[in-house]
Amino acid sequence: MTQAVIDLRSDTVTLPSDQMRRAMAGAELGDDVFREDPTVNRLEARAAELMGKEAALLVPSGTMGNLIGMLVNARSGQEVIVEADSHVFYYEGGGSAIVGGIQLRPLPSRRGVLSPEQIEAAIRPRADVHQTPTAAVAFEDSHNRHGGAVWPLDALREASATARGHGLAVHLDGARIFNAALAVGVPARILADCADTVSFCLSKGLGCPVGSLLTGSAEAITAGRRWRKMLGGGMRQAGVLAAAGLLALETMVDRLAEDHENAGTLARGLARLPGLTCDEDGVQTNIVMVDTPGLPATELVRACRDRGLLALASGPQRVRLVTHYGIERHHIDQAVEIATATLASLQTAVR
Ligand code: TLP
Repeated sequence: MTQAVIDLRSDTVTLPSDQMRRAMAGAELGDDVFREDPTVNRLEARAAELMGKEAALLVPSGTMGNLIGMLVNARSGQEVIVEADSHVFYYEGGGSAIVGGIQLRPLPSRRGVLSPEQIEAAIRPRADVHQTPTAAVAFEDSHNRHGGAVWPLDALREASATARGHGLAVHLDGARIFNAALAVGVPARILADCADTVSFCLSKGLGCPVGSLLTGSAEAITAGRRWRKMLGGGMRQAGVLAAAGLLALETMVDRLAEDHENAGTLARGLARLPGLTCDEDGVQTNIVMVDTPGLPATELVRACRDRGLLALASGPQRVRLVTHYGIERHHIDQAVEIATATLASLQTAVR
């Protein structure tokens, strides 16, 4: 491939800025398993504060953050209610079942939002010895497979209140919580208030190379620290990563607005192309889903790649494009041009 590549496969492809690399190189370090890395300690304190929780734990990935979130809210032989397209159910390798013996109960939804009625109906009667006791519910905001959709604040509050009213714990997969908060127009803490544990990622729109945080009560995070060690996630001089995280929380959150704007522009550009359908009004954050009726998504993805545009097939006839740090407005215009030329060449080939 000779031409410059526009990589819209995910916001995980972002590279650290020079400023971030410098912060990492200069980080004050210690052994974090002994709780002696001052930079990790600072990041965890800041993460807890931002989410309005007592404590936080730096973990290597969003997947581990969610897994530990499940493990501290439910135990072997219990059930956690999830949304059917959630990352935790769809993309995490069955970790809760394998490691925790926890059964996930997937519920279908419109755009990732579970209603109080759905949650209530899914809670198992405790007195029935046949049934798996329900321990918790997990929400995802913004919702990856639902095209970066965000929960309306009232819906999140009501779903959470219903779950808590029935004694369930609430975990929030907030991998992209700052995108969700920006779209709803509230600080992330307001969304986090709806959950007992919240995981969020540094390595997506915030541009860090590695890292996620699990936040929650001191008790949950103490239990989570033990699970993290067992899972092999106890890192040593992890301050090199935490330094990137601290800088990201300071400098990379506000710029997410640019990614949202670019995603909207991209969606409007793609929606006009014959052969594609895109709910341009449905783009609320930095993820754009495009449907390719009559054309296998993998074929469009391959043909776009040959012209220097990278995207991911998210279903048989669905392509996902994600905007992020490093992608600017002119890349969006180029991406639409490449998609236009690619579709024209595919249609010519069919004729
Ligand atoms: N999502 C990745 C892929 O795994 C699909 C992506 O490219 O979007 N929760 C949500 C909502 C996520 O989107 C992801 C990553 C995770 C958790 C897991 O984070 P990592 O990749 O750090 O384990």
